[in-house]
Amino acid sequence: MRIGIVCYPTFGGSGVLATELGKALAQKGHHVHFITYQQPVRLNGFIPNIFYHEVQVPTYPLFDYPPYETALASTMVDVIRNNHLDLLHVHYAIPHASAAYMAKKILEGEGIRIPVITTLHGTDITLVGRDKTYAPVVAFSINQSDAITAVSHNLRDETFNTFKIEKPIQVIHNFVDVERFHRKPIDAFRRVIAPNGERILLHASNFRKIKRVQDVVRIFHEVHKVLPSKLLFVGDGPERATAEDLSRQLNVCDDIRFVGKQEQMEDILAIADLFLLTSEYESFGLAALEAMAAGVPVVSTNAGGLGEIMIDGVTGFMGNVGDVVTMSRRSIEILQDDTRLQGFKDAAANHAHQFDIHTIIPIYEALYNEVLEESLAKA
Ligand code: GMT
Repeated sequence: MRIGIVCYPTFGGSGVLATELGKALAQKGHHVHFITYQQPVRLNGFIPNIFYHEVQVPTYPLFDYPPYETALASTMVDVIRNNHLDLLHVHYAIPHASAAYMAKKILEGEGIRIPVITTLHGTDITLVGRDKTYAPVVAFSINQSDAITAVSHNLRDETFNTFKIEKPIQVIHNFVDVERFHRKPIDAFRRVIAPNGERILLHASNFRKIKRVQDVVRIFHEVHKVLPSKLLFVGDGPERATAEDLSRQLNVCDDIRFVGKQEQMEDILAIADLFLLTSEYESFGLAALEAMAAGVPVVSTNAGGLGEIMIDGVTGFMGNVGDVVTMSRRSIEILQDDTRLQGFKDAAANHAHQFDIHTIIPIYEALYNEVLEESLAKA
């Protein structure tokens, strides 16, 4: 099959998921064409069957806002037409679903049918999408998609509650390559971060408000009072400075390291003992799943779809949003005893198998076949 994938190329979960999906499909023999404004971060090295098309957005003095969506739709048309794509799979509705609709309509005029699948990832519905600046276009373009998927039951329900959606939404959970994340820790790396065998706590995100990174610092502060420990912050974003300020105020800054955006998450996760995810909302929480696959238990909020990937009390613990006291107590409970910690690590790693890439990819392939058949039947 020749598949076009449109996504954000950044470290965000939707881009990571879309890139891993494309790579896995290519490995199975499909031809995958990525259409993005930058090389996706996880698309490194030469991979046979993968093609990359960069969206160029020419500037012009008239444009205070260069029309990215128009450039994207035109690039879609060009790539679909010249590479005879069978279908287009867009990740994150804004603005990918509406650009896909535009491309589809243009190609229809040339007698080319291109079914569109839209995968909803979270904030495209729950935060940005529902804003009235975008909502009518988001709702329209989702409804125009030939198939809609959501990464969790929670997100599917949120979508139905937010918009008048006239089609079924299939839930296809996000996935992880369990084998890839099952790594031995690099001892030298662990010693650099925790020279005296301290416990290592980890948080990775885009440091947006929704992640509540201050809660991560507060939890670490409590853990640090009773257990020798270090905290690693991976990623970057608007709330990083606030987290740094708070770590200085609470006098834990010497035991916290901000390592910025990192590509080798497997190696970082391999040295971690606990992953913290304190978000106000997560449609799914791919970062938590990757942690579990690496055998790292998770203490998180119980927001959104997190309850669909975690088993409270087994793979880690969940607390209410903002309940730093409970999440701190639970973190200490996991970390204070070696045997107990190992139990949580094993349980997290075992549970991640349910979301293994080899289980989820065939579900996407089945959907592609179904959508293609329907499209051919309509022709
Ligand atoms: O977490 C973010 O803000 C990034 C965002 C994205 O679109 O890249 O992540 C969303 O999609 C991920 C992949 O499906 C999910 O694992 C995240 O839970 C979801 N984020 C939110 O819902 C806030």
